[in-house]
Amino acid sequence: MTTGYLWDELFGWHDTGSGSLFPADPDAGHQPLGHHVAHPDTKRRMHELICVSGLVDHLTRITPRTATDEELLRVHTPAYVDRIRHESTLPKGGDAGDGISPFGKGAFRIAALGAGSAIAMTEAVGAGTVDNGYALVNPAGHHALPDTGLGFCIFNNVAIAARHAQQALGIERVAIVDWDVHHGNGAQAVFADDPSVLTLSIHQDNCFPPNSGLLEQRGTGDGWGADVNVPMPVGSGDGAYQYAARTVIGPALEAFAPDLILVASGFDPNAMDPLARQLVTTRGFTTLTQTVMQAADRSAGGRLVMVQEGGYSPVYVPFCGLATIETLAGVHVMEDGILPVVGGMGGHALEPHQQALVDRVATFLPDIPRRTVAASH
Ligand code: 3YP
Ligand code: ZN
Repeated sequence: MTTGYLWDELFGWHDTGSGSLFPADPDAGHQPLGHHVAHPDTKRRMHELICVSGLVDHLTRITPRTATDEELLRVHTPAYVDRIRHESTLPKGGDAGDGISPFGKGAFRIAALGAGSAIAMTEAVGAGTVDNGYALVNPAGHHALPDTGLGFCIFNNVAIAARHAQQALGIERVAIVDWDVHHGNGAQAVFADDPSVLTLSIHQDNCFPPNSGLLEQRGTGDGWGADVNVPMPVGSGDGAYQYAARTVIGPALEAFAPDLILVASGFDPNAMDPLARQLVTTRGFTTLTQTVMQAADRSAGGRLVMVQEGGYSPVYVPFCGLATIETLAGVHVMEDGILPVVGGMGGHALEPHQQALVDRVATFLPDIPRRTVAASH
């Protein structure tokens, strides 16, 4: 098994400003803070653990590249791409669109490198240079819509990679599995009426964006059934996520039979995250990873690309990333040093209300569009 890996020091230079979660504003009571909640140090620490643990010696480094305008425009509008490019030239930068997604001067270069890096990993997996891969990019992308950024996201890296897979690499059916604790609204919107892209998001029920990722959102037009939301109850732990993996994620991917699986890999369902209230540990992320790997083996020749999204605990995200990439690569180099703290907490066992939610989503599985005989190979 060869696993691709990608990180660029430039991702660690994404400037999230002097605010905390909101921009500093004394009149609103928002104090400045040295580390914004989405400060890139969390992801830089994940990269450094991957190096220090020795895992990097088992991985194949894939070279980052910048997305071209043509590639960005497969998802985003010209006006939006131009606005981000322009604000990136300003001495104090700008905002992706919602007033809580500040970026510094030069952010366009960083965000375009992130989108291009998601493409580069997809190309490496598509060409068979590596069997699967993890693109540790920053900033995240999964909230970004064609004409605006949102929730710390500028360009929708995963959606751009999916479009590239289809339009440049000739890959027909793409499944996007989003396990960031927040809803993957961007891909849901971009591919809503597209039956050739399955979007499956498992997230904390109504966490962010507001009223997004509801059970009832199942796609539109021809794409009806190819959008699956699993809004997990607040407080869900390893048992609930493992039950969802086995009852919904695995079977949904089996039904859809993609030629490529992209994962929007957020580690913010973790038990220590400041921006959500779930209880997932490395045990849960390992099961999720095994589930998508098995699905990729079934229909996609193992082709699986993970792209980094959120995750805000500088303490625990590095271990979550390590366990995920260890699983991808089929090696084990270091124990989860935090599991003694988070693994024994109450709440990991599947609870009836969590099972009921997952079972309800499972009733949608027969509506997932099947691969037709003509398209199979
Ligand atoms: C954006 C503002 C409050 C929650 C936050 C979510 C960012 C994120 O990790 N999205 O996946
Ligand atoms: Zn998130």
